[in-house]
Amino acid sequence: MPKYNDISAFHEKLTRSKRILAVCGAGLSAASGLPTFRGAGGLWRNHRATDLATPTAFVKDPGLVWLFYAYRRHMALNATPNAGHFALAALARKNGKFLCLSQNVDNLHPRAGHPSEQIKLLHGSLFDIKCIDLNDEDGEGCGWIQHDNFDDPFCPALAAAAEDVEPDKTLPLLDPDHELAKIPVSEIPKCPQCSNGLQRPGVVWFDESLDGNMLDAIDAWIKQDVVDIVLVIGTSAVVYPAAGYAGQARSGSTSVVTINLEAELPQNLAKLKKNDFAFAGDAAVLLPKLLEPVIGQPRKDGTYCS
Ligand code: BJW
Repeated sequence: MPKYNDISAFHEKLTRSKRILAVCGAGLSAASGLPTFRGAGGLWRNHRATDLATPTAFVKDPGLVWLFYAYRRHMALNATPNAGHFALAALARKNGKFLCLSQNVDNLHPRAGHPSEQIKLLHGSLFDIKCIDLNDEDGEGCGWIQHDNFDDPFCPALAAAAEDVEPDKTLPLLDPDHELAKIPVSEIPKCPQCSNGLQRPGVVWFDESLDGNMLDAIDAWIKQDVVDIVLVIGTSAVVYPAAGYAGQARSGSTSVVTINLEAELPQNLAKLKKNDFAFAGDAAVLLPKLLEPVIGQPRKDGTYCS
């Protein structure tokens, strides 16, 4: 029985594998300089990031939640995909039976050249904008959605989120002691289709449903045949439905492979089953090494030959 972190044994399994599923989270983009949700870095102006990612928070103070998202749009636009994103994109190009499910909304997978038909963006995108009706009990909007809106700042009222600051200084927006002027709802752009709703980020907040067609397509893909490998990359795996996919895809011969800074914590090792692997470290360092038998070595700029 190989050890859980035996790279040669994993390479052997990989070269024998056809159907591969990946479930990615914020840790994958950490090496690109984007903060994760939980643990260190999960606070924004003393607010827990997960408390701002809710419809209730938006209804209470759309300006504050928009500032949080406008800042994350600015950060993501100024970040670049890392070696982990490039390795996954290369795996997708080499293996048409690889499907990547990502909880990340930062647009770094598409920017790394990941084929769009081989990725499902479970929680939407920071660069999609949709309608929300604050007067509707469920916050449902009229259905208007705009893709690929890269405006930075998103609107004049959110200019503070797009300010650049010298490397050793703190952006006033991020300093909880720096008081923020409340942004009135009237300064958030209205929905251009219905004029009743406001424009909001096209991401999936807690208690909101993920896209039904996307969920059906994922279920169908998993049911189609045995999944040989599930890569669980840089996620705390606490948010559903994403957290359930490794279990759903598991059969007797499946290897679930955890790639996470915390993969070797005793409580995580205790959950490993026969055939599973766990590699502790930065996903941007580990993924190119783990996938090398299939994707080869990167070029100098980090990308791969297709
Ligand atoms: C590194 C690293 C490095 C660091 N290298 N690693 C079943 C059971 C129980 C509850 C539910 C259930 N089904 C649904 C629910 C309710 C809820 C839920 O799951 N709640 C849980 C908290 C229990 N789910 C929902 O509400 C979902 N909707 C839904 O299911 O609708 C139907 C329904 C509704 C209600 C009830 C029942 C059914 C929607 C979930 C939407 C989540 N949205 C957010 C915000 C998205 C927008 C935005 O980006 O702002 O998604 S919350 C936040 O968490 C974000 C993330 O995608 C998500 C997951 O976080 P992630 O990516 O795992 O990040 P972290 O920070 O948690 O972890 C980072 C990891 O990386 C750590 O492990 C580090 O160690 C590691 N790491 N650096 C490798 N360099």
